Amino acid sequence: MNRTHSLLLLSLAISSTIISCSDEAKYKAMAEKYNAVQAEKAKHKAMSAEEMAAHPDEALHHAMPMPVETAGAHKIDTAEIGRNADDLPPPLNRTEAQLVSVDLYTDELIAEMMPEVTYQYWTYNGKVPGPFIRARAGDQVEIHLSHGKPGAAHQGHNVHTSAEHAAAGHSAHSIDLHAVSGPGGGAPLTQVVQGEEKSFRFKAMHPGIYVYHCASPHVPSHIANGMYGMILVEPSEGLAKVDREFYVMQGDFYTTGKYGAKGFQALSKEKLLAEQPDYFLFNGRVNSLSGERALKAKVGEKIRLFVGVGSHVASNFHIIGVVFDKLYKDGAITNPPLKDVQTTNISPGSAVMIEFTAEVPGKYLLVDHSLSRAIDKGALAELIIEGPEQPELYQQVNH
Ligand SMILES: [Cu+2]
Repeated sequence: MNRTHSLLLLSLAISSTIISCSDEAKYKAMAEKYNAVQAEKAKHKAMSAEEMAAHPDEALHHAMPMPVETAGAHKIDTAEIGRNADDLPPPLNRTEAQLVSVDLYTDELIAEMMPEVTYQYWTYNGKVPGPFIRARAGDQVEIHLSHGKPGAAHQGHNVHTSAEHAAAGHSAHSIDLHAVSGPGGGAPLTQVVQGEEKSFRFKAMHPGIYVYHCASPHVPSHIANGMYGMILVEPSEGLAKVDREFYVMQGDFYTTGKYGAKGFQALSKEKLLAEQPDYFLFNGRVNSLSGERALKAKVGEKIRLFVGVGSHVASNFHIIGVVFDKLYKDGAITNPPLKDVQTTNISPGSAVMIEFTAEVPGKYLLVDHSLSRAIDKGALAELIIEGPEQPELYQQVNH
């Protein structure tokens, strides 16, 4: 790290320290203001046209930019914050090293965490988790990181304006990829503020499945808000062929209200520091990977899951009704796998690769086996296996 970078990080660290004690109050005030305005708007909606005409609500309209979409009384910027589990690039199938170019942008979006519960997520490329990056051992990987969606007019943050954002001292974003060998994993080279873009290049030397995340002050807050994703460095010979691959990340979220409390929920820094999440979520929101968005496969197909933990609390990852044929712990995909595993611990900032064959049709649940997290705090996803019944493997017996 050169002197400029050291100074930059030092100044960021200092500004973070200065503002950290006021963050909680600021977030709370934001949530209160937002909910008050939404309540006022809902009241206006119920008014007659006459009453509406008589009501001086100009200030309200100026305070709140027009919504892109609405969900009940809560303004949201995107109808879907969760990344689909099958949203990842296909196997590389190449024998030569290449330059892999990755375009990332940061985007701060209000979205539903569950129906009638909204949250301002901080994201890479508008989804949680960020894009799945795929490279091969020996590749040069070039990361381009823009603060804000390139080419798009800045969408003002109705709650957390960019001015407030800057004043709060966390206007920068960055990326630290655990696949990088180099100081800060790229973070000192990619600190970007509003409108900036920075790039860096690294050689992917170690095959594995890795987490990446934002590393700008206050780092835990950026991560808690959703700024994480995964990068796979395939071994030079590639991975064994499978029929389906899925990308799942567990994240813990800390909200001012309890799980399910309606309205806009700000980040509770107090709960974050106490390590007391209200939500444990797969791919960004409650039921992000259920129903229409469930993981799907057919009997006999080989399934590969890349599962990581972006934020702060380790996962006890389990699929109810499935034994993992192969488990590559701690991202170590070139080591011999553990065989026939029921549940695996995934550390924060780590990932695993799991392989198994779909054997019996039906619905399976992905959970954190610390089960109150699954039943009461959101850590549930669905895997649907279709195909013929397999009575020799699984059947009801009536005596
Ligand atoms: Cu960030």
